[in-house]
Amino acid sequence: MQSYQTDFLDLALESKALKFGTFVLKSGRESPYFFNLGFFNTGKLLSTLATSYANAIIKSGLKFDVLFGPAYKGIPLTAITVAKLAELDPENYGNVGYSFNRKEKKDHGEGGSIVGCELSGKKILIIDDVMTAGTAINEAFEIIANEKGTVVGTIIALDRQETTKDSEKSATQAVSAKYGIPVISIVSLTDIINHLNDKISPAEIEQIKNYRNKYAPK
Ligand code: OMP
Repeated sequence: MQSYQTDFLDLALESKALKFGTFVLKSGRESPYFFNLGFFNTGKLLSTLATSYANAIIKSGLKFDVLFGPAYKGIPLTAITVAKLAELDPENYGNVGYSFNRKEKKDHGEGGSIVGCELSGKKILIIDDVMTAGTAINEAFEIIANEKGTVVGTIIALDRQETTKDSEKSATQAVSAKYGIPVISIVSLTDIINHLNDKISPAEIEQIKNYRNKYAPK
């Protein structure tokens, strides 16, 4: 694992963004762990988060014009990450734009539902927090298609690596296959298990492993 991944996981534990217990997911599934990116809520945590996202993007080598963050959670993510990309790799990423959608369309002033860079004719990378079933990401694809942009990839913090209800693939594999694009993540469930093995209780690790075995993609 790279240091941007272990730093991210250590802070996720410390900030309680990563919790263990019993949680009902958006999909209705009961999970022994939950990751809430909203707990990265101080300058220090956001700076580390931005570094982790930016390093994962740089490592992928993916080239794009605009980083798009779907409202609401994607909004700060795109802002902090474009700034960090420009700082870490100004030559390749210094001119990447940022953009997000409004949940409600504005009908006065400049109007429209997109804030930041225009998406039309641009190569877009979508940034989001977690992918479980891919519902949130699919909505972002629709918004970008309506704006005549082209999605070239997505980046998320955590790939939960679990099958969706109607597929034997994980959501990230399904999205990648459906749109023919890479799905990059800072960490995956496998990374959580490997890195936190000696940092959380054996019972918690056992529950997560059982959960992974139950919903692992084929
Ligand atoms: P999908 O839209 O089904 O891919 O689920 C992703 C969303 O679920 C995230 O944007 C969160 O709102 C929520 N979520 C988490 O934030 N963390 C988790 O560990 C699990 C979920 C979830 O409900 O699946």
